[in-house]
Amino acid sequence: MASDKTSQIAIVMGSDSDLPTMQACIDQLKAFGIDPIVRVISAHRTPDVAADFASNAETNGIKVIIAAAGMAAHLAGAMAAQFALPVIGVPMQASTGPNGMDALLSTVQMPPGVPVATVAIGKAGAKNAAVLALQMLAIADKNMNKKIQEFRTAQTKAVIEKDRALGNDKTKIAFGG
Ligand code: RP5
Repeated sequence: MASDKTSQIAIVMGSDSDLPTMQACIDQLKAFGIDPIVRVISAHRTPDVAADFASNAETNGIKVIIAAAGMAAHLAGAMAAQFALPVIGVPMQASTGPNGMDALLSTVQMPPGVPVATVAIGKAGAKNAAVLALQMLAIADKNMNKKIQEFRTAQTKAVIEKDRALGNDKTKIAFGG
């Protein structure tokens, strides 16, 4: 069923079996105040829906599509074929096959001129897809840019705290200096 929901970011996934992994992406976007469009659309099982969604996405206000699929993972490429703004591909680790390597290669190996910005396999990639999409929005959105800077500062502080917890009490340590 189509929905009237709008968002600058859409997440499409090949199967609902991808949702537990992609929840990391949804959560990261929501932490930045972005409520994404989330759809199950398959390049192979619902190809007409895939083409319709991607070809109308820009008109519907979508600026970045994040596409997750496993196995012969053609969904991100199918989106990129019809959508001229950024597509980020997240390779999924399916229950069978070589631990997501099949999906990684299927996602990343796009022909020149139709890129898919491909992140790592699984949950780490799902989270990074969200951060990358937010960074893309931050190019033209000062408020988002500020949030990204704050996110990175907090991340840096968290690592320094972990280092301190191991007994290292310097904030700028270069090879014991
Ligand atoms: C892909 O095949 C999906 O993205 C999923 O990762 C994988 C398995 O799909 P299901 O059989 O769980 O629907 O199309």
